[in-house]
Amino acid sequence: MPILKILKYPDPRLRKVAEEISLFDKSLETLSNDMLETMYKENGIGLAATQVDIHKRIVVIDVSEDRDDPMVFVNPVVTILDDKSLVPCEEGCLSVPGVNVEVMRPDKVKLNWLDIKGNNHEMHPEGLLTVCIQHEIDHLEGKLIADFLSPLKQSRLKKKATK
Ligand code: GNR
Ligand code: NI
Repeated sequence: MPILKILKYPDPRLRKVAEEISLFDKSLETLSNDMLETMYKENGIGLAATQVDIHKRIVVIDVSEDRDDPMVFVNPVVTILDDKSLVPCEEGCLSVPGVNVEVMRPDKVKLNWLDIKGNNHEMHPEGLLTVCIQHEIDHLEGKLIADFLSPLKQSRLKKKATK
């Protein structure tokens, strides 16, 4: 199965807003498998379709220690349950190589999504999954961890990335 090419900052295609998925066919399953394979090869804990230049609302995640718990989320939606409960995390991104950015994100959230067959699911994620799913949904909205840096650090990063 093919490894997909990951877009790198500051590629403008990373800024596209992804579209909701309504067709649950074989090609969606193929895409999720290719995304998982790409994520494992690049040693990431998550990957959004936007990062592989497919502008549909699907993400894959594996936050397990043994990298044996692949998860696929179609049309994921996070609802913040307590906007005062924020946790910091040093986030990295396969599309923004070479930087780690401390991001504060809500820690008490509800997650709704569809599986690859189109069935609805809901959970209250914990730990790294809470951070990662928000990082991936940011990708689907065209947002990157670079956006959390100060303007000065953003311009330095852009210069470095376009050299
Ligand atoms: O591999 C990744 N590690 C990571 C670490 C902290 C917070 C988020 C992430 S996601 C990232 C892979 C990636 O770029 N997903 O979009
Ligand atoms: Ni990322």
